[in-house]
Amino acid sequence: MSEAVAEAVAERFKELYGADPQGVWAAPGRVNLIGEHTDYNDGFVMPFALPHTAVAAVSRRDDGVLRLHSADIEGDAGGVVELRVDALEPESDKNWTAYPAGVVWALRAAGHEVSGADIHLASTVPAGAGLSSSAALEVVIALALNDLHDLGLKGWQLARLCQRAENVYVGAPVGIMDQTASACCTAGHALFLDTRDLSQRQIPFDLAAEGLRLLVVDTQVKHEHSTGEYGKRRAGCEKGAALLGVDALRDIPYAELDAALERLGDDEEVRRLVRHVVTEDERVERVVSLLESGGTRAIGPVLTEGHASLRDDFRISCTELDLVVDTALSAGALGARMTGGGFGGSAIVLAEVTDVDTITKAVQEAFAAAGFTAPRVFEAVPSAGARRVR
Ligand code: GAF
Repeated sequence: MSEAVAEAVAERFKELYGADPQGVWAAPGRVNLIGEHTDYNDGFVMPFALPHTAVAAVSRRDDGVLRLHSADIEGDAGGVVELRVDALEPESDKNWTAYPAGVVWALRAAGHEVSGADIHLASTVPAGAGLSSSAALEVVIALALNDLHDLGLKGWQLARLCQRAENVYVGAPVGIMDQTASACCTAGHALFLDTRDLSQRQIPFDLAAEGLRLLVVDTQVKHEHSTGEYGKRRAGCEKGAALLGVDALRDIPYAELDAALERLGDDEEVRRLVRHVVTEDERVERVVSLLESGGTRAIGPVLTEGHASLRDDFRISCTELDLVVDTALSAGALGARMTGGGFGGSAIVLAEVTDVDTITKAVQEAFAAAGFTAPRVFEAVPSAGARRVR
C-alpha cells in the first residue's frame, strides 16, 4: 500500500470530520494456499496476505459516539452512519457497518474500554471474491482501536475478537483463519496456523525466486457465507465429530481415517465431510514439509487434490471454479484449486512464470466460450499483515 493511498484516506477523513485523523491503519485480504474448511474443525490452514488492503483513518472519541463512513458504499447507505457504542446489539445490522461496529461491540463485550471513534474506510480487497474482504475490515478497525485505546492486545487476540464480532454480531459462523491471516501474516511467507491453539509458523514462500507464480482467478461469481450452505457444512462436520466421539475432526488421525469412515456406517453425507477434513489436514502438513524441503513445484499436485476433495467430497465448488482449475491444468499449470469458502469466489493457480500468459489466455477464452462473465486474473505476492501506516 502506497503512502499516497494513506494520504488520500486521511484527506477524506478530514473532509468528513473536520480534523486530521489520529492515525491510518491497513489490514490485508488473504489467499488460502491449502487447508480449506479445516479451521472450524480445529485443524491446519496455510494462508498468505495479499497486497490488497482495507485502510482506515481513525480518531478516538470519548463521548460514546461511533461514526462510520466508507468510500466503497454508494447511494443511501453511503453517508456517515452515527451509532452509540452502548447501544450496539448483535444481529441488529444487515449493512456493511455491522463489521466495524461488531468489532467495537466485541471489544467492549470482552471488557475493553472503547469509548467511541470517528472512522473512514476504503478497501482494495475485492468483495465477495473469497479473499477475506470482511476480515480485512474487521482487523483494521480492531488494530486501530487497540492502538488508540492502548489495549495492548496481540495479533492473535485481535483475530479472536474479530471472529467473535463476525460470529455473534454479524451472525456468520466463520472460523478463525481469515482474521488471523489478516492480523498475523508477514511479507514473503505463508502462515502455517494450528487453529486449535493458534500456534503459528511463518513458512518462507518466495515464488518469484524460483521462477514460479501464483495466480488468483476471481470468477466474479459472488459467494455468501452467512446463508445456509457454509453453516450446513459446519454442522455436518460437528455431527461427524460427535458420532466419532472426538472434540473436533482434527482429532481423527489420517492413518485412522478408513476405520473412522467405517464407524460412520451409511451416513454418506457425513462420511464425505469427514473424509475431506481429515485428508485436507494431511495435505496441509504435506505442503509444509514440501516447502520446507525445497520442493515448491511438488505442492502443485497437492493443491489439485485439495480441489477434487472440495468438489467431490465437500461439494462447495461450482462450474466456473472447476472450469478455471481444469483449463489451467490443461494449459500447463503445476496445480490449481478453489480458495476460500467456496460456492463462487476465486481459484488459485500455481505455474511456471513462462506459462502464465498461456494459462491466463486459456482461462479467459474458456470463460468467453462458456458465456461466463470475464474473470479477473492477478498475481498474488505474499504481503504484509495488518499494520499502522501513518
Ligand atoms: C471462509 C471462512 F471465513 C473461514 O473461516 C474458512 O472456514 C474458509 O471459508 C474455508 O476454509 O473464508
